[in-house]
Amino acid sequence: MAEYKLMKVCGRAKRAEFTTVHGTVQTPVFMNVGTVAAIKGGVSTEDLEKIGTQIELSNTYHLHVRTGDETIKKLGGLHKFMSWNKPILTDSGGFQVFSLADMRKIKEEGVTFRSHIDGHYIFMGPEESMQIQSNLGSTIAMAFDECPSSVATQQYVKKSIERTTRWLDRCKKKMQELNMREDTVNPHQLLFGINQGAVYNDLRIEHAKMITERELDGYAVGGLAVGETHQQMYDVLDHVVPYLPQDKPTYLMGVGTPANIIEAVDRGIDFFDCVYPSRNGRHGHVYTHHGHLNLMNAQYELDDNPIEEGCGCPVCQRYSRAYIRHLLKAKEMLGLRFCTLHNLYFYNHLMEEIREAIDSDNWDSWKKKTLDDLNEEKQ
Ligand code: PRF
Ligand code: ZN
Repeated sequence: MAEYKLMKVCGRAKRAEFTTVHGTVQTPVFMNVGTVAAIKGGVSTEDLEKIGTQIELSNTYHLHVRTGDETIKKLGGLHKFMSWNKPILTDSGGFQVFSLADMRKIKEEGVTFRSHIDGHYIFMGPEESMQIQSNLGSTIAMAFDECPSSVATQQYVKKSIERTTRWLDRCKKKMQELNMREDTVNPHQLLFGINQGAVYNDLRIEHAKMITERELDGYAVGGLAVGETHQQMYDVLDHVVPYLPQDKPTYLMGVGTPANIIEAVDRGIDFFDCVYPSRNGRHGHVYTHHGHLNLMNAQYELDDNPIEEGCGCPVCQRYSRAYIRHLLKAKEMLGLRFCTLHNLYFYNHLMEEIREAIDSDNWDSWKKKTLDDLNEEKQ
């Protein structure tokens, strides 16, 4: 039901086309984060279409605790609910539980935690996560995993990846069952496995081999961008990506800055998601090809230029830095919306530039020049 067509390879960088029941995605791709079936900053699905978004990401945990996946199922599933007919990927909830909810307790069966909305106790294990994602009817469901802390001991992480592998088997079994049900929202729901292992390369590789044996629809690298340095993250990717199938999608979860994305594409990753463009937009931080600006700064008070000269986003066609700065200073919603829209366009467009560079055999020189221009702080 899904087809991954590898069209070009430059070193390890992949250029592919991923076809699902909800349409085709050109990779490398950035998934816009709509945690609660809404892109923060007042961005609508219509806006997403205008800025070239190919695929949206939502979260199992958030939709389960507010409004509820059963309600969304009754309303025809997430696509219909938010009026978005392109692919949607749902994260499994594991990571959000570890980072948001409190009083968690991890056992073989799953995790008990308290809702960050009203504090009530919730249990989520592989079966519950798959049931919720099935109710939402997303295109791609993520396996339920544990994301150990970046400073967890090797002994702990070994036990954790073994449990995450057992959870993966339970996810696969449950999804097969759910996809067969008559009333299922999306009977062709796909399952991606998640590689863990913190910064221990031998555990990463051991786990990559285990999940690859399970023959999934795609493979994510989780547990990165959780406190380790950029260099450590690149080092893990250098070691682990060669053990994931090249002819399947590879997804680096929750990463990252434009430079992080370029470095990860260079190491064989082709799906990304990150809250930076929307979160930074809400603080008046905007991206350009020459680094980012803080529009709250006084130097933009009389600046009649668009955020970035030559940017094709709807905001840069029409409004100046000075006007957006004024909106932000006046705490007008529109200021946040404009910054978020520009940033999301910037990320989606960056992916387009990446695809063009690989298509035209220009990857290495494009990469070097773009990284130099972006001028991001090195860690
Ligand atoms: N696991 C899951 N979701 C995630 C992560 C993970 O490790 C990360 C880590 N950067 C972001 N989102 N399920
Ligand atoms: Zn713009």
